[in-house]
Amino acid sequence: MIPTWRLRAAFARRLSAMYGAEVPAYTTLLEVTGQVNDEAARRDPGAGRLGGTERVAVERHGAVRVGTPRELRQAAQVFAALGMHPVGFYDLRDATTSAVPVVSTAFRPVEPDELDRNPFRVFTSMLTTADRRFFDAALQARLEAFLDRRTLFPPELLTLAGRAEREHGLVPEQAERFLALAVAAFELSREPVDRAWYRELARVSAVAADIGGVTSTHLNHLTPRVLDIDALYRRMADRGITMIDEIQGPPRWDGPDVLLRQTSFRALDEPRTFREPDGSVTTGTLRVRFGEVEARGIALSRAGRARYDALVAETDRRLAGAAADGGATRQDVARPLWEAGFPHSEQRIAAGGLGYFTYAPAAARPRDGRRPPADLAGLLEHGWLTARPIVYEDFLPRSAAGIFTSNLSGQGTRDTARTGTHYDAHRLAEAIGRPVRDPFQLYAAQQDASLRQALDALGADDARRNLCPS
Ligand code: OOG
Ligand code: NI
Repeated sequence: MIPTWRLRAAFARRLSAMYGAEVPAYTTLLEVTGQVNDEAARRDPGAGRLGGTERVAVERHGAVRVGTPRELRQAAQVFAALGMHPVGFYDLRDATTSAVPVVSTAFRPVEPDELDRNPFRVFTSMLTTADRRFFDAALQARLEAFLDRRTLFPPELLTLAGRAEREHGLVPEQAERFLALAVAAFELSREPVDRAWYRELARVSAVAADIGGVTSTHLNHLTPRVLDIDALYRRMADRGITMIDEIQGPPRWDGPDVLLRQTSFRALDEPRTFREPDGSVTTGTLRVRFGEVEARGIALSRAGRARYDALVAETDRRLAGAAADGGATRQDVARPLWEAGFPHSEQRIAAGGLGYFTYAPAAARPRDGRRPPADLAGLLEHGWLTARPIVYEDFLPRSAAGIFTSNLSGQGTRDTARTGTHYDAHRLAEAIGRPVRDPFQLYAAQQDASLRQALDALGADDARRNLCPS
């Protein structure tokens, strides 16, 4: 039997090989990422603090886009076979002024030991075909009819996926078949694209055309993890690859890495075949795919995230002012705000309840009969507990919207006089037919379990009552 996590690791590996063959710049990105990671690991003894070198070397996230709840349920079945479950809800429709008519979740492992084995995740977006700001009733009907006719995931793949989920793995021959079919489902199709239909949708939204204008889905990008994203950004530019203007997320600064920093480049035009209105088949190009790379930091609590969001908002405000007198970059504006507005050490992030950590009794804790204090700051400061950061495993809506839009050739159109169809995590869960987990709860559960255990081991009863009230 090949267990779930080995299926997941093999899937990520094969997807990476497939994408490298399809998008050569991705191979360059992997090379540079590998060099930068090796250098960072040699230079910085703390490089493994947010995930060991083996994990980071194979760590990827993918992005895929589907059209309907049925397709999303089927994608969820394929991912469930790989031990990847929907986490988080992202509504990108309002995150940008461009037309991005999708709602999204990320399929990923949820258990800490599964994440350690292989953290592969896929950001998965579904078209909101009923949203009147983008699609009128006639276009919605034609779009849904088109989507209902296509098959993204063949029945054999779904049957094998169901079995893999139930039995927590597959025997080798079936595993081989499952992996081959699963990877093929995300390959770029050679099927001719209906030019008129694609163009009609592209007028509304390039994202809608990419999803609903073709008869299959494809991997939009596959993102490796890098330990020093600033070095990577410079080195890719040296190789002649034009990156987007900035690194998204927190600035480079003196304090610890938190959340997620990402940057990307547009993939080149890819040859595709088209069916023209007169029935002839021609060749042309489409440019929809991406190269992206990311650095991951500490998962922030709701309070930490609120602090982050406030810093982003303040950066925006100052940047709007600075635009008038020309030239300051986002990083330049953000850095001093961070230096002044965010704790500079892991310990202070932990003590302030701004980030998630796992706790353990300190080896060198006081052994002179003193009682451990009842508060987290005291336990850390006086050497009773050690805190190890929990890696942020999720995404940021604003960066995600940025990825979508930096890839668009046109803004698309949106009828702002109309209201959008309502979506939230609950409605998305109904569409998927599986629960959508709250990322904050997952991190908190991991943190709380470790804290409870550590305090019990210390016999820190006061702290236990104070910090773990259940
Ligand atoms: C997904 C965009 C989101 C990220 O890294 O934030 C994403 C897409 O373009 O389909 O992948
Ligand atoms: Ni991405």
